[in-house]
Amino acid sequence: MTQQPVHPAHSRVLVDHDGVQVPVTRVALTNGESFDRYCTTGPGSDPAVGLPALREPWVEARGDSAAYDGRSADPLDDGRGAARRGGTRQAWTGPRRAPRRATGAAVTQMAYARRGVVTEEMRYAAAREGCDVELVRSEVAAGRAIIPANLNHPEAEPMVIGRRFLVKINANIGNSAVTSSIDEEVEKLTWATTWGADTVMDLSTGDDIHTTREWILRNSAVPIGTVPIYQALEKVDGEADRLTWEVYRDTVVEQAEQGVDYMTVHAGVLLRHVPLTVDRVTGIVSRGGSIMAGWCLAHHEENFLYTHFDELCEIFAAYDVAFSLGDGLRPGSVADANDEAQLAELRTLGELTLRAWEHDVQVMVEGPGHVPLHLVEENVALQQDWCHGAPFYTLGPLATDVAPGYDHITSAIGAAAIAMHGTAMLCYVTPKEHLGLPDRDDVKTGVITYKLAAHAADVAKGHPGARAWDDALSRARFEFRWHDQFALSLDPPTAQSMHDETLPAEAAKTAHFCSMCGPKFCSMRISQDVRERFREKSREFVELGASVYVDPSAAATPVR
Ligand code: IRN
Ligand code: FE2
Repeated sequence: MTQQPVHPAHSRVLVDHDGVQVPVTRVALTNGESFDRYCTTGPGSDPAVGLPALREPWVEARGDSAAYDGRSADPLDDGRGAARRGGTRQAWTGPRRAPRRATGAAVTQMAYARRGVVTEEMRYAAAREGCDVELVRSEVAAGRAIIPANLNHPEAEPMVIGRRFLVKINANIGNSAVTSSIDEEVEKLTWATTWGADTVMDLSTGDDIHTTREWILRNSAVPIGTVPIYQALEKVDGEADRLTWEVYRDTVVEQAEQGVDYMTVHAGVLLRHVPLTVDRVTGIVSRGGSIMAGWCLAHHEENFLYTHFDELCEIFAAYDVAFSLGDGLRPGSVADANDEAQLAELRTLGELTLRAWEHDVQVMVEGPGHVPLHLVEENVALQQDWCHGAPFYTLGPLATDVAPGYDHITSAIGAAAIAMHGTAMLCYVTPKEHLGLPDRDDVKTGVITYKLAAHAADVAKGHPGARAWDDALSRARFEFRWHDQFALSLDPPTAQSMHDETLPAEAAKTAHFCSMCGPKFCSMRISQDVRERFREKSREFVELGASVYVDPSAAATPVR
C-alpha cells in the first residue's frame, strides 16, 4: 500500500546525491517547474508485512554486530505475559529478524564519526539535508548532532538532528489504558509522517505495549522513540515503589532488541532536586519525572537511572540507542519557568551527557515545557553551555498558560522562538494538550503547526535553501497560480477547501483575485497593474533620454 499523497501534484521520487538515492516530495507546478521538499513519508507499507530493511546490508557489511537469540523472539512476551493474561492485540504477522547487537566495541554513529568513518547513514542523512557529509560526520563526532539509528530498526531512513541542520519535529502517539487499537496506532504513525513528522514517539501505556510497538517499528521509516519507564511501570502493575533497576534494564533491552532508536531517560531527577519543586505552582508535570521522584522519596534512595547510568550506556552502545535525557523537572507553567528545580536538573543532564559520550553513546537533551517568551533564549544558552552543545529537544514551550484548546498555538509561538535560538528538534503539542488523548485530526493539526514553527526558525536562522520554499509559494501567489499555491502549502487540502468555500469554479483557479478582497480591491492585482504601468513609464522616460527609472525586478525583460 503506497501512501496517498496529500495533493495530486505531489509525488515521492528518489533523487541522486553523489550516488546516494534519497526521497523527496516533488511538487509539480503548473508553470512547468517543480519544487522538491524534504520527505518523511517513507515508501509506504502493508501494515501486516512492514517496510523493506533499507539499512540491513549497511549494518551487516560493517561486521561489528551479530544476530542472537533475544527476548524479542516472542513478540507476545512483554515481560509479564500480557497476551496470556488475556491481552487482545494481534501478534506481529510480518517477517521476523533475530535481534542484533555489537560483538565488541560501540556500534554507534558517534563511535564511527569519532574514528573518522563515514557511514551510509551519514551519507543518507547528508543527502536529505543537501549538505556535505563531512558536516554531518563532524557534528555527530562532536556530539552536536545525532543520527538515531538502532541496528534493529533497519526500516528507518536515516536523518540527523542538530542545530546546524533543518529543525526537526517529533509527534507523540500511543494508546492509553482507555482508548485506541493497534490498527489505529499504525495509522496514526503513517498519518503523522504523511504531514511531516521527522520522528515519532510511541508513548503507549496499558496492555500489549510490546506488540503495539512491534507493529509501529516494522512500519516506520522514521526513528522511533519511547519512554521505557512507562512499560517498566506496567510490569510492576503501576506500583511505582516496586520499580527496580533490574525491571527497568530488562525493559530497555527488550525495546532495544525491537529497534527503538532513542529513549527518554529521566536520570536527572535526583533525590536532592525533589524538594526544590514543592513551592512550584504546578509541581512536577512530567509523567516520568513524577514516577522517579515518587520512587526516590519512597525509598529515600538516589534515582536508579542515575546510579546505573553507566550500565545503561553500555546497553545503548551495543544497539546504538540514543539518549533523550528527560526533563523530569520541566516547568508546567510560566510561573515555574527557569526555576532552580529545572536548572538543577539541567546541570545534572550536562554531567550525564559527558558520561554517555565516554561510551560513544549519542545524546540529545530534553527541555521545557512552559516558558514565557522573554525567558526562552536563556533556556537555549544554558542548555548549550551546560550540556556541551548536545542537541536540544524541547516540548513547545508554551509561551502562556491561558489557552487550553489552543495549546498547539501557544506552544508553537514558543517553539518557533526556541528553535530560532538553536533548538534542534521540537516535540509537538496538539490542541488536546492538557485536555485529552489526541485523535487523528489533532495529530494532523499538531504536526502542521510544528512544521510551520520549525520552518519559520529555519528561515530566521538563514538555513541554506530554507527560504526557497517561501519564495516558490509567494511567486505562485503573486502570479495567481492558485493550484500551485495549494500544492506548495503545508496543508494543501485545507488551503484549497478554504479557497473553494467561496470560489469553487475551476475558472477561479487562475482568477486574479479571491473572495477575501474581491476583484477590485485585490492588492496583488493592483500591484501587478502598478508594476506594468511603471514599466511603461520607464520606457517613456528612456525614450526621453532619462535613465532614472530602473526597475530591478524587470531585469529579465530589458527596456528597449
Ligand atoms: C520533549 C521534551 N521534553 C519532554 N519531551 C517529551 O515528553 C518526551 O520526548 C516524551 O515524548 C514526553 C515525555 O513525557 P514525560 O514522561 O516527561 O511527561
Ligand atoms: Fe503543560
